Amino acid sequence: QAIDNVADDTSQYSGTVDLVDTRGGSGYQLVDSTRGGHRTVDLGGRTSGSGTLFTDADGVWGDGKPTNRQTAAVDAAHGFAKTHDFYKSVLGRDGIRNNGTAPTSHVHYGVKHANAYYDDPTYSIYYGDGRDGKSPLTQLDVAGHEFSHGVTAATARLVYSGESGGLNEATSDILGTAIEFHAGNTADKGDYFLGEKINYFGDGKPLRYMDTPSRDGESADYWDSGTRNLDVHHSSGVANHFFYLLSEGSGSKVINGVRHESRSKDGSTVTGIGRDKAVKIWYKALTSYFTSTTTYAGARQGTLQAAVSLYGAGSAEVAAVGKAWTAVNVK
Ligand code: ASN
Ligand code: ZN
Repeated sequence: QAIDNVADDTSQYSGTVDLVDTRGGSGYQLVDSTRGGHRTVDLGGRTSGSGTLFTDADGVWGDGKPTNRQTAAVDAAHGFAKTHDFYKSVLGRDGIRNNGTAPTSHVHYGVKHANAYYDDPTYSIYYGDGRDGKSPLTQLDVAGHEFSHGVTAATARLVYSGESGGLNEATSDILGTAIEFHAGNTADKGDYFLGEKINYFGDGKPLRYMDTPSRDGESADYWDSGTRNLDVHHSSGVANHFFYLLSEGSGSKVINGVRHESRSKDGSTVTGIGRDKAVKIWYKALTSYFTSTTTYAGARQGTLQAAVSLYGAGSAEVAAVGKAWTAVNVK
């Protein structure tokens, strides 16, 4: 209840969590006054409108099951909170628009709708309930992905088609993944997969893999002249793979109990510099060097400039950025 510092709210994907709510009406409202007044609303199966603000008599939210309509709201509000906190404490950004404000999160978008969205004009995030109506797309890494579309819209404004579209999508996958690791939740441990707990396809597989993006059967591991023609969620593979290699290096590695495997195009060994440095380099490039029309060649240049700015010309970090791009055939 309000800021009670008790993990008494129950999510579907992150176990018990501690939401901040606000006293109002006859009980509590899902409004987080500590994070720009972020509101979580129930769209009730509609695909438009402002929805109904979640309220609760005792301020103990959700029960971990999708049959309770509050449960998706717990994941969405928790995902927003962890994402907002990551941007503020790690990257020094105060919300999507860096002005302390927050969007509204809408859950139960549509009926059995298998997608999630960020909409900039209405400053809104929308989450469907998944193909079976019981698998909301509210996992933390997806929440971080959608929030990050807002950050891209407020900064580089990468056009959502061609190579810039792939970089736009990869930005959201990279940040969503970094946020999942940073949250350090025992029920949702960090990994380089997107939406792995949602069971999006019904076969237990994640939406995307960053260690070897082609594991999904469609994404690109390495740049070529056809990359620009792929769907943006598949041309993103090249930058996702770059980020994995820069963070963790090439080869086989167990991370939080899960095997990850990555290979450079020419089979050369890449040594990682760690996720913390890699994400700071990507964010600096996004906010200082990328533009709406940045291509993969431009992303190589921009991240090299970012690494020079953060770690100095001639640093090991600059060399690692160059090596990781070469490993995904961006030269
Ligand atoms: N879930 C998708 C995404 O965030 C929605 C879209 O196609 N933009 O990429
Ligand atoms: Zn996206």
